[in-house]
Amino acid sequence: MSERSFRFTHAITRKPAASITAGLRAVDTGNPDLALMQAHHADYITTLRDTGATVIELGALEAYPDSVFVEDTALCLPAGAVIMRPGAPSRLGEAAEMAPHLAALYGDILQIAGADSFIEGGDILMTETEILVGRSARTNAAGIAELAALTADWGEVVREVHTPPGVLHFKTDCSLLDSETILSTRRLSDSGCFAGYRLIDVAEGEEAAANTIRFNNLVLMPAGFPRTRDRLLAAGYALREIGNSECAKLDGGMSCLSLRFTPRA
Ligand code: CIR
Repeated sequence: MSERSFRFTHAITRKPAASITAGLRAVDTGNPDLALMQAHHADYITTLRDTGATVIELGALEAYPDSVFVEDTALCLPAGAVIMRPGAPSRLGEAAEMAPHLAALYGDILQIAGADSFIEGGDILMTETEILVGRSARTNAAGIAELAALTADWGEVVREVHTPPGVLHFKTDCSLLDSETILSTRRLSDSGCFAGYRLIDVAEGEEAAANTIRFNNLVLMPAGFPRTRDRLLAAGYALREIGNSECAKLDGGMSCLSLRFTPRA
């Protein structure tokens, strides 16, 4: 089986901007501390590099408070990259900022362009066999249909699923651990959307641990969720825990902080 969904040669990150204090959040639990976020971000990048990958660090964009969360701007597939159309109005311009960087790496890129189409990368989970896209407050049916149409020629199969109510993104509540295994909250997996996959539940009360990333040989998970950590260790994964207290104040986690890909040869 291929391992396209978790083996990558490259990642792109963007430095957090000082304007991060104006970042979007569902519930205000206080502003993130920029210095602590920078320290967590540096640890995250070092860990990605530890797997042997090349990490391209883009400069901070003060005009876009949420721009550290680069995942939402694009979907990187083996055959090419697709620039998203974020459903948060304050984030629309971030996608255009990412486009030239991916064009340089991939050659041609595609774009979600419909005026009524909205879709954010946080709602997209690529597996070995399909692309699951959760409808959410940020991602609508038109955006999902446009992604399906654009990527059909690449042989991709897009399946529309649902993000639980009140949850920001589909991947806020799940992540891929290997070719056949998904870590998920029960409130998401109870919908039945992962039939056919092996499932590991996050521990009850540790729902915020569901957003991890499998990146080459490592699983990066947010620090502070010992029962879920122990389940992943018992299942044999090589783990790194990364501080996420500041991104969590803005509903961000491990997947949001990077685009992970292997540029088309
Ligand atoms: C937002 O609300 O858009 C940001 N504060 C958090 C984005 C997190 N991104 C992600 O889960 N992919």
